[in-house]
Amino acid sequence: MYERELEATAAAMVAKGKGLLAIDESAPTCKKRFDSISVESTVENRRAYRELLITVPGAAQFISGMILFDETIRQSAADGTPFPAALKHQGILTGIKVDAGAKKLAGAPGEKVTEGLDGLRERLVEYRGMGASFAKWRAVITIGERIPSPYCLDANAHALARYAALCQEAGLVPVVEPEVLMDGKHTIERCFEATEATLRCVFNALYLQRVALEHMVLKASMVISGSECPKRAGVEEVAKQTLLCLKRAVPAAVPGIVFLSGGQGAEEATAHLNAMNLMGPHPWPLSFSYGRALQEPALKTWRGQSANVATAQKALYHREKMNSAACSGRYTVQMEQEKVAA
Ligand code: 5MM
Repeated sequence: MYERELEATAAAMVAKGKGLLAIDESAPTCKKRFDSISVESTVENRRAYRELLITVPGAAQFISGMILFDETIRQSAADGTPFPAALKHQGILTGIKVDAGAKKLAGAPGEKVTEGLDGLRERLVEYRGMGASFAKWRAVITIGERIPSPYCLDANAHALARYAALCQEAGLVPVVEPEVLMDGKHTIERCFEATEATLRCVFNALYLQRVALEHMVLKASMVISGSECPKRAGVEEVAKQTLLCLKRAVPAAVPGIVFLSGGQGAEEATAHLNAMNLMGPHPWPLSFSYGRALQEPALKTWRGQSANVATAQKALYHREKMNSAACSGRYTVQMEQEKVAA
């Protein structure tokens, strides 16, 4: 019923030189981010911060869509414009996180399964009515001794596929996000194995549940060494291994792949995306859907002060521009100097 619209939305999300900005932190994650700048996580502070992120002048050159949290999609800018309308006015699509978070998986110590399927059909209809064009669901896969287990991969893939099928039924493009966490001492080889197993399981579940691959976007984690691995792989190796893994496990019918940053530094995440695009052409556009790697400099500049909003917006604009350049392999470290001039 919504085929044409889904196709157009997915294409717009991964249009040349554009990516997604993830600002869908749940209240506990937002509190963690605000704690790092000693700002209280109140409803109004969260609204003011999101307004800063949503209203960066000129962002639409680099950003195709923003992923909001339930609280945010119901909030408005200080002038009373609802956030989805403020995005639409700039030509940016509204996305919405619809999962209810990763919870302990029964019978699988150390592993999690993402919840949120109950009542999802009705919630999707409501979000579409509020102006959302796409949705996001994140599964969390941990690498550890003897994990991820096939049971955990299956449970998460099943939930991701059920979510994706419901989204397409409701006319929303599903962003399917199976995040293999960077936390731990594991090597890049272990990350490769876990990521390949995860993606194969997810695409099998999507097939079984009749999800149209042409009408979804994959949000992937990179194949990267664990954050505490004593010998971490360099930029070229991360790019090479990530591409090899994706080519093995992701069908070419998928209209685009956007990466999460997963705790990488802001410039590191840009460099990885750039290196991958330099190694093209690839079966899919490769772009970004970063949360922390886009927001971090702006968050640190803002510090809860309205006097810092304009400078914080410049910092975000700069990261958006750098990642847009990385979508076509045009990013260089020298370009980081532009921020000094901005
Ligand atoms: C922005 O953070 C998102 C929400 O996380 P919680 O549900 O844990 O609060 C998160 O899903 C995010 O969209 C992705 O992990 C990508 O963000 P990063 O920071 O990894 O690029």
